[in-house]
Amino acid sequence: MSSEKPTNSSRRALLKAGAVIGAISGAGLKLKPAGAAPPVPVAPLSREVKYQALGVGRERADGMLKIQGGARYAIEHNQDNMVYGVIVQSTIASGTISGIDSTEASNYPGVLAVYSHQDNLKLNPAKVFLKGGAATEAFTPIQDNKVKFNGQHIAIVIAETFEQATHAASLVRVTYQPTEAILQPEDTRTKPQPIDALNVEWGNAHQAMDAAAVVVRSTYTTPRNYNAPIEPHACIASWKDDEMTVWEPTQWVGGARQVVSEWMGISIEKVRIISPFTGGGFGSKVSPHAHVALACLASRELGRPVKVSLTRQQTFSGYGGRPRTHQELSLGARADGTLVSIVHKGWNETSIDDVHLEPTNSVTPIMYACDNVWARHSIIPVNTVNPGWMRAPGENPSTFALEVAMDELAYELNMDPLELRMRNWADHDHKMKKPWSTRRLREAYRAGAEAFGWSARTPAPGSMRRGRELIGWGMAAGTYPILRSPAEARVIIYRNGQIDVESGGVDIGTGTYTILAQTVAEVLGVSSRQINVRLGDTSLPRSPLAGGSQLANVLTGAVHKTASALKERLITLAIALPSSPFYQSERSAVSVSDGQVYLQRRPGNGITFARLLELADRDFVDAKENTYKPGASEQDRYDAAHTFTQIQMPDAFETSSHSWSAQFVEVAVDEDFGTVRVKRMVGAFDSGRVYNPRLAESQWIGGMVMGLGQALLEEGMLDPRDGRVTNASFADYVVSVNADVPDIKAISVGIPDLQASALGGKAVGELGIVGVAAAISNAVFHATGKRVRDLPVTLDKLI
Ligand code: MCN
Ligand code: MOS
Repeated sequence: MSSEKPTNSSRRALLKAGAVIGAISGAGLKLKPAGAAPPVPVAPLSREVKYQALGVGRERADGMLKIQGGARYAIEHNQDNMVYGVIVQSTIASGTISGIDSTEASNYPGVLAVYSHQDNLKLNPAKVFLKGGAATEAFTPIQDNKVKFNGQHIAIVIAETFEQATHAASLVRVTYQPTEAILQPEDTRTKPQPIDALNVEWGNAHQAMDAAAVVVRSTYTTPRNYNAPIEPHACIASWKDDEMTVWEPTQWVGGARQVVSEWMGISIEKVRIISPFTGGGFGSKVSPHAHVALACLASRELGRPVKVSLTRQQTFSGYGGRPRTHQELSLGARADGTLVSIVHKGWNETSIDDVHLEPTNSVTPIMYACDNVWARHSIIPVNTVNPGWMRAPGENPSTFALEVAMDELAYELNMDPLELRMRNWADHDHKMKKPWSTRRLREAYRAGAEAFGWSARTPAPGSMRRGRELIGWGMAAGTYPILRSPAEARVIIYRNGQIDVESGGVDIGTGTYTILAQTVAEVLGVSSRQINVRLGDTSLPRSPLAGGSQLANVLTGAVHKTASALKERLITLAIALPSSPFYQSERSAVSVSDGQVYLQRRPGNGITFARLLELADRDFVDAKENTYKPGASEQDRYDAAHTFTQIQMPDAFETSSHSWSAQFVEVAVDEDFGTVRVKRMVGAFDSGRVYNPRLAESQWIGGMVMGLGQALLEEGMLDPRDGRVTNASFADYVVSVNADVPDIKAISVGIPDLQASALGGKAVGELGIVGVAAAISNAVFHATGKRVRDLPVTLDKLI
């Protein structure tokens, strides 16, 4: 990525001042109250601020490129001789294709080919992640005449222009022999499959429930949700000299490379994935989907680059969103609020012959202390596109049920919901029977409650009206686990002084470019604005996925190690080079900072990195490092970058590491119309050490906004006659927009957790959404006395 113009100096000065004050108050120094003017602190600029290094909320490194159109997304990499593919989707949910008549389409001007199952173009199914691969679904398009869901890709039309391909696609005539589809998990013909690996059980939960003084028992449901990234799914595939290059917006170039090589039956070295920018994915771009397979097939057949962009409508069945979930949850407690039993049974829908898991019982066993817990999860296959990951898969619905149930219990007990949560504080991980690494959830409760003004809440439903509006205050807790994977990195200093960082990891809008520059700045003592970061290409050092909110911790760790190795290399060069002023100096006497190598006792006499390279007559000096475990085989290294098998969950460590949060929400409900508006949101987050407060805040807020959409607006709908998604557009599948976004505040309460990650950070990306829907539903109960357990909370459920 090219370096951007410096921001104007006044703005920078302000930023610096802000960061200094932040650092002072963070260090616990008391600023004098107003009155006599306090002495102005003339603290020297901290190292972080000076170099805009980790810990400083500097602006996004790729911000200018994005604003000015310099950031080129996948399908903006137009190729010479490129053609366009438009996909034809099935219009039934189950059955067989009895005929495809593509005569008219083929004869249309500009059309080069219409490919369907009749052409016998072979694609191998890619290995799915649950079996140690990288794919989200085993489904491969146009391999046979079977239709398993409405909106399945059944043909692709290739033409010289996009318009020609679009029109020709409408001319393809398909006839079907439909069979009866199973569309909804409630259908009595479904065959639920218990997932025993997700069973949780200790104590005797059923017995303890029977004996409990107070019991709340309810059913909670969440509908199909869609990821809805601003950049729709679209790619360019180019087959040339027996090699496949794909410009694909992805969360993981290594996974995409693996999947494409499996589909095409070619060795991995023959596949290159390029993904410098991704316009959001929220889980849907972890692995490539069926349209990418079609683009690759067509390019190989025609020997020309092929661009395939799904229309927004097609994205609603081109990959799955969050599946429907259903949870029966019972909480048993003593009269003083102590939980004595949790019994939890849930399911999620999956496609008819692929497995997708949305574990509804992931949070229930760990959030609170409880001696008796029983939890089960099943999947129910239906005729749908295979569902996929969407921000906090599992934790999201699990927390919705648990945190609404806790609110119900609080009302049963006549107790403040916050107090009930404190009463059931889990001082260790009861599931793993391990201590937490850090758990600043109490701090999150306190900071969130204080910023929100929770103590002014009157508990009775309907007791806080404002004119015609019923005001409700609700809260919920949230969590997300720390995932860990190894990665590689390279840092290079060139003779002209340029410093580059290279990683195959991606920035999907999160801030990877920025925090990796800040990591090198911390180590080498150079402004992060002078460091170029190159990401998102399988030709760069290998990286795991931007998923499971792991990438920031994974890559800052790898880059820090690499930059430190490079620093040592610079010192070695400086003391070994006869022409260097530090020739034969004591190693410990030489330091690196301010873009210079210098003797600690004579800091003014340093030489720049560029000068050192010139003296050494070298074009560059670099370091390549990795964070593989000692003795990792080449297979392990390969797997870490191309499969899910090397990801470590909290249970692999001596302490259990999770991020934690507390969400507080104010809603206003119109008494007559039942319309719900969120007025204020406060989230307090324990994500450990925060690498860039501004970016982390933007992530947390982004999650809260997405949670608001989930709570009040988002619900995928199917036509009961044919299984078509009836609201497959942004006009009908409504996500939250600026007008829905209230006064939102995100507070960090984390402290560095060196057991969770190399540099002390914990997860950020998915944490912000967890618990939001529960807090909103709880606030609506407080406002109206109506308990909504089925998302979204729409007005029909309130009047
Ligand atoms: N960060 C930080 N301090 C930390 C950890 C993270 O300042 N201790 C900040 C950094 O700016 C970092 C960002 O938070 O770039 C996200 O870091 P992390 O939590 O490690 O998440 P990933 O980089 O692995 O990104 C994936 C994550 C997931 S899994 C989903 S889903 C999601 C999310 O990020 N999808 C997103 N946030 C998204 N944001 C955007 N804009 N688009 C998506 O598709
Ligand atoms: Mo995030 S749903 O783990 O990509």
